[in-house]
Amino acid sequence: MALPPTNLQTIEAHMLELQSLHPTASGAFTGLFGDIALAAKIISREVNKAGLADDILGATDQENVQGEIVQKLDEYANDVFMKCLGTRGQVCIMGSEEVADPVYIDPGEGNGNYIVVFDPLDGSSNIDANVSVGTIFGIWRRKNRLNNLGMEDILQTGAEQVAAGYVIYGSSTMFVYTAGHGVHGFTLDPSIGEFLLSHEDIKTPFNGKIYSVNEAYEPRWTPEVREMVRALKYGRQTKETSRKDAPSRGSGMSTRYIGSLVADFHRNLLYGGVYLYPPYEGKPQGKLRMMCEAAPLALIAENAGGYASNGQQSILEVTPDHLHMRTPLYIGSRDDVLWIEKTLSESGDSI
Ligand code: AHM
Ligand code: MG
Repeated sequence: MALPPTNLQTIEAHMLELQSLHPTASGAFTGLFGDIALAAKIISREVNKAGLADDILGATDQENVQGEIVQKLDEYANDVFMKCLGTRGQVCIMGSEEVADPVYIDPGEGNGNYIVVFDPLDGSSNIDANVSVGTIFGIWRRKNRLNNLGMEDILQTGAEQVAAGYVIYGSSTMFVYTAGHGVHGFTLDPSIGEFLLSHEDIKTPFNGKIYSVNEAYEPRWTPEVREMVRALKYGRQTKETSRKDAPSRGSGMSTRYIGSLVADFHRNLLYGGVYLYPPYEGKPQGKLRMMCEAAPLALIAENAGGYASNGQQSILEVTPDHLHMRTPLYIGSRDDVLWIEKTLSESGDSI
């Protein structure tokens, strides 16, 4: 029987190593990551048997084998996150895509320093087709005392995040995070139930060959967005918006759109490329949420050498005006996103 390699590292071990760089750290942050990893493992287990539960084991229609009501997976994932984070004393406020208002943890539960905002199961409309889905989270530090917490503690910029990450439930389950010291990826080994370091210090290519956007909205885009996407597609063949600053891409980019943000972002992070969710008629701010989707992924993109913009400025600079604020999003390879931002700003497109 083969022995495991000596350099195996779990998320918690990796965080402890990080902690040693900050001698004053209390370990609460490492504990918080342990809680998030636990939630991710539980969600991963459910996602992986989603088809089974609904189609084979769900003979009682509404009840699972334990006799419990089968919840929709995104509600289930939300409950798991709330339970894993809300009862361990590290968190003082939680915000979820699934819940209208912020959830304040009773200070009696502990003296948590952190605010965690999450999308428990992004892309869940894809799940019945066995398409990858994900969890996204951002972590901020509270600004006020525990008995005086308010919206000022929640509505912080993306740049003020102390860490952010996502979990992708794909052909394997991966946990990717940054706490400001690079972007690191861990793959779940289901046989031992641990996330093990598999992608250390991920760097995204400066330019990519992939653009990811739902082009069905093209008739409802602004002329500026339409022209910008044409330039991505046709490269320098589109004379008016020729990409003089991208000489390697004479014939334009390829398109890949899964329609599951974490999966599209993850692929582009590794291979290079840009994900776009522009505003369109009927959705003037686009669809994606600043706090639980755009800001956490922006922190990861920037720490991997990429960039994220709302078309006018860095996503990380925007102060959200409410928990569920929506934002246009252009994110991925730095050169591509900067070009998009410059093109949209110069053409007068505004959000
Ligand atoms: P959700 O948070 O309700 O799952 O919506 C977000 C998802 C993203 O994962 C995906 O990129 C996008 O919605 C797809 O939207 P569309 O179908 O408009 O292209
Ligand atoms: Mg979402």
